[in-house]
Formats: sequence, C-alpha cells, structure tokens
Amino acid sequence: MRNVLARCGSLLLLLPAWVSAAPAAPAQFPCQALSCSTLLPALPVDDPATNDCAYRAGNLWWVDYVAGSLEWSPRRAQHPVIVAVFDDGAYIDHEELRNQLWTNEAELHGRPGTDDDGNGYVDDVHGWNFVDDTPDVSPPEQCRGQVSHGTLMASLIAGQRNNGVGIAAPGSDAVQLMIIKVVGCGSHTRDPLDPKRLARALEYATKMGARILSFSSHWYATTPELDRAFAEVADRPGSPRAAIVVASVPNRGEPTAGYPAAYTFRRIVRAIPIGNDDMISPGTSPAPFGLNLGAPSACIIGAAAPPENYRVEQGSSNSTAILSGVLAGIWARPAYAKLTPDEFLAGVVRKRMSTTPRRSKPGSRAPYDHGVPLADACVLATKQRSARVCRSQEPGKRINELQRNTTGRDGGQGP
Ligand SMILES: [Ca+2]
Ligand SMILES: [Ca+2]
Ligand SMILES: [Ca+2]
Repeated sequence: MRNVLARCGSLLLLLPAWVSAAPAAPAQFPCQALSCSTLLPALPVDDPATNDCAYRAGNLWWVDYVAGSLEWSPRRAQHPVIVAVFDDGAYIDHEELRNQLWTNEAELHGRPGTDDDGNGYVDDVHGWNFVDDTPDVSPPEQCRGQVSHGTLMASLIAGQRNNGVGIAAPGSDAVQLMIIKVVGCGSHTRDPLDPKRLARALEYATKMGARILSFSSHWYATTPELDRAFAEVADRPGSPRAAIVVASVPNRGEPTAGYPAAYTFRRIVRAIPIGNDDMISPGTSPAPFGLNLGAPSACIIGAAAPPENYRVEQGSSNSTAILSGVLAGIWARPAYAKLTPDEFLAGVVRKRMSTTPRRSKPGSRAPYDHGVPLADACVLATKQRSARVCRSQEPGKRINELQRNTTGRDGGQGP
C-alpha cells in the first residue's frame, strides 16, 4: 500500500463551496480591511497593546475568536512552549518568524560542521530537514516561488506580535518554533510518506524538548514502526518523550480523517475546521471521539514566501496551527507552565476547554451532530481578566464590545 502525505486545505486544491476564494492580495494588504468571513466581521481594533497592522485593521478576527483579544497574553512568557512544526520547512528569515524560533544554543555557539551537543545532528540550530538530511530548514532554491505551507503554519502559531508589521498569533508571546521539515516543497504536490523519516523526526523533536507537535498533514496508511513511534509520544504513560500531538482533520470530503488524527491515543488533540457562522466545514472527515476542538479555517491571513510575504488561505491546516498556538499560549501561562502534557490535557483541555458552552453549530453527521466545543482561551480567564481581555464569550456581545472599545477610548487612534 502506498502511503501518501497530504496537506490539509491548501489553496491550490478545491475550496469548500461555502467559502469564497480569497481575493488576490497586494503586498500591503495586512493594513487594509479584509472582509471575507462572517465568523466575526472585520472591525478595526484600537488596541494599544499591539502595533501589528493586520490586527489593528481588523483582519485577525480569528485571534479574537480563540483568545478574546491579543491582550490575553500581555508579556513574553517565562516558560515558552516549544512547538514543532511538521511541514515543508519555513522561511526562518521572515519578519514574523525570525525572532520566534527555538534555538539549539549548543549549536548556535558551537563549531560549524561539528555536532556540538552530540544529538546526532550536525549544526541543528532551529530544527532539522529530514527530507534532505541537512540543518537547512528553509525551502531550497528549486522551491522558491512556491507556496511555503510551513511558513504559513508557523506564522499562525506564533507570528511575532508588536514588531510593527503584519500579523500576530495566539502563541506570539508564548512559543518557540522548532522547524521540522518532513515533506518536500509545493503544497499541491503529494509526497510518498517515509515512515522512517517521520519516526526519526518525532524522536528528534521530543528529545529536543518540543511539547506540542503540530501536524497540518495527514496520511491514510501507516506502519507498525510509525504506530510505535506515535504511541511512545502520544500514548505511553510516563514516557519521557510525551508530547501533545495536534492533528488536522481534512475537510474535502475524505471518508476518514487519516493519521495522526485517526489515532485514538490519549495525547492527540484534533482540530475541527470551523467556517462561517460557527459551522463545521461540511466536508470535514469523521474523526474519533475524544479531544476535538473547533478552530477557524476560512479567511486566514498569514506569512508567505517572499516576495508576497503575506497571503489569505482557507482550510483545515489553518485550524490546526491556530489550535496549536492557543494551546501553547495557555500552557505557557504561569498557572499551567509546569504541568506535564498529561496534566495539562486532563486539567485544562479535557476539563475546561472541552466543556465550554461555546460550541459550533451541529454538523450533519456523527460525530459532529451535536457540534464541537470551540477552542477558546477565554474559558480560563479569571473574572478580573475576563472583562478586559475576553470581553464576552458570546460573539455578538464581543462584537459590540469591540465596537465600544474602538470608538470610546480617550485619545484612541484609528488603525
Ligand atoms: Ca547537534
Ligand atoms: Ca555545530
Ligand atoms: Ca507581526
């Protein structure tokens, strides 16, 4: 059986009928109003805590959707969460990513050509390229000009906040991005899955400290070797390499969710793509019952390969990255930072996030016929914080509050 690795929801594939294609974007579009979603209307936000123009222009509605506002994470986390992005690499020099990277200090300050930390990988400063077996995690020359799916994903997890440009993300102040390249370039291509490559990548990421593994890819056949590798990370009690796997659920009518979403392991959290009007994307594949949280998929602006630098995308990949970012943002808070993956999942994700009254609309078939809980950091807000940060968990009230904040502040500046 041929294993195939596919990205979820890339723009070059068919878009769901319920979402219109994003308009072509001029280079400066992060500072322009963008209205292609009814999840929350694109409203300008006079938020003195951020200078990222896409946020101020109302284009980061999806940040408010999962986090209330960017104010939920007002300062750099003392205990950042390392999130490993399993994808086609990333432009690590991008203005939204270059200050957000996990760094292997031993290699950064070590000798070129030498494996300074003895982990078996020479000069692995920000991750590893498991496709070409090199430390260069940026797309290679022959991939220039193609969509860099991994760049978009990394930016939706942790695009840099308050750097004066572009976007911010739910994990902006909480995440260090580890770039794990496991597929070749070009989001419209399908690459044969190499189970050994993926198993090595899993081992690397978890040994080097990643606590969340973000998979915006899926595959439909697996091997005993790969099953064992995932079970070690995502299931075995007491594993020293335990981590949370955030898995995409495809939304183009695939009959099953594919792996890793199809695993029923305890540390799998599935991202269910949510489109307009809090609806589950109608083409969403059935996923196992478990930790399934809805996150926005449509009309998402993120970082792209140069010279474009930013683009608007649709698809369940976006939901996965956004969910990874919001989970990391919560986990990095002082109250939770020292929890193990199992403690975090039990005490925060299962007990609080999965029981939120804020749910998607019911889907047309099981297991979505009762809807799914929407990923929302606001369920963890204290009473004191909720008024200021989360405004309201009811979207209509939140919009009203946003409008009041926009127009009612003394000396408020327009975006
Ligand atoms: Ca090394
Ligand atoms: Ca070195
Ligand atoms: Ca930014």
